[in-house]
Amino acid sequence: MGSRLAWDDSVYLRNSVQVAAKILVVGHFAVGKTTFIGTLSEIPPLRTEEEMTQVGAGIEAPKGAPGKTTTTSAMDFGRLTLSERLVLYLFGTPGRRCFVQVWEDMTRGALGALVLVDPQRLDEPIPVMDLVGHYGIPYAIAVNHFDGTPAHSLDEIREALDLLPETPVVRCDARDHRSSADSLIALVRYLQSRLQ
Ligand SMILES: Nc1nc2c(ncn2[C@@H]2O[C@H](COP(=O)(O)OP(=O)(O)O)[C@@H](O)[C@H]2O)c(=O)[nH]1
Ligand SMILES: [Mg+2]
Repeated sequence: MGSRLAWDDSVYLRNSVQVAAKILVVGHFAVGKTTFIGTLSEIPPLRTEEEMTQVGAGIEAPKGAPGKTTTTSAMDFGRLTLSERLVLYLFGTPGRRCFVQVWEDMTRGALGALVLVDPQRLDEPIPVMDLVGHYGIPYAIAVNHFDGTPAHSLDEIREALDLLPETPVVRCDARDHRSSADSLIALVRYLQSRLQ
């Protein structure tokens, strides 16, 4: 049989998959959302990166990413088969206020959200957490590891973000597959625990 028709497990869903969950990957500008979904997705991730305008660059370029000249203009999308039975559809959403309409659409049917946090910019996730809370979406916090960032303990981060005791807080490196997958597993376990 020609190779065109060969089954490609990395593109097509496995027959064993029984549950598909929509998960949001959210966070402020340059926290690593696009990187995270690109690291994990088993299909070529959909990206909507655009060059920032000078106006946007001036307003948005944060301390943590002075060289970043692109921004996600609509969303990132990827897919991760987490187990034989479970597949996650990952939607990366810009955390900027001007994307309220995107949030309206994106949150529909979402089971949970992973909020990426840069430990050097602990005030910036608050509006994003407020938005997720506004839509009633349960979330976990993934503290993205940037080189040279001060090593806050997870308890200090929990306190700074004023989290509920049950909200999971994990460390991750958005460039690393294992680490990024583990943070999604922490979120999925949390979502499962809320169902019991
Ligand atoms: N050191 C380090 N750099 C990262 C990490 N995640 C993302 N980056 C870098 O941070 C910048 C912003 O990441 P990006 O994924 O575009 O952020 P987004 O705006 O949230 O989509 C890029 O230059 C990435 O290469 C990480 O875990 N560690
Ligand atoms: Mg992005």
